[in-house]
Amino acid sequence: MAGEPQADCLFCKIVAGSVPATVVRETETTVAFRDINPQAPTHVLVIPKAHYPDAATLAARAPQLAADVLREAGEVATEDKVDGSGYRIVFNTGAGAGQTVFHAHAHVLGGRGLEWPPG
Ligand code: IU
Repeated sequence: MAGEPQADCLFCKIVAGSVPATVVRETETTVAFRDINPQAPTHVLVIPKAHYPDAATLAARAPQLAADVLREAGEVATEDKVDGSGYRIVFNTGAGAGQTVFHAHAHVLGGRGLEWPPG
């Protein structure tokens, strides 16, 4: 069923606490933690606690939860003090775009210059 924890999902395990993560924020519906392979001084992942495979599916099936993820991305940027200089919120969607973990997540990247277009 949509939103149910998946036994083989790494981010569901982080939500459950069975895989460690450096959590920076947690709400009733979301968790934010530092990426293990940071691509910028601030590189935090914001995930819904419920399992949806990607951001588009999350937005279609649980729009309030998608809004929670976006709001938390902004809160992370404020807490890490990258909101003034500018930051990027990225949702890789599909393997061809670099998605490797199929549990919806926002990358919050900041603290250095960010080029456009991205690679
Ligand atoms: P992607 O958009 O699906 O490629 O992002 C997955 C991210 O999850 C990637 O940046 C990894 O470095 C990150 N990650 C993590 O933070 N902790 C982990 O245990 C694993 C991956 I595996």
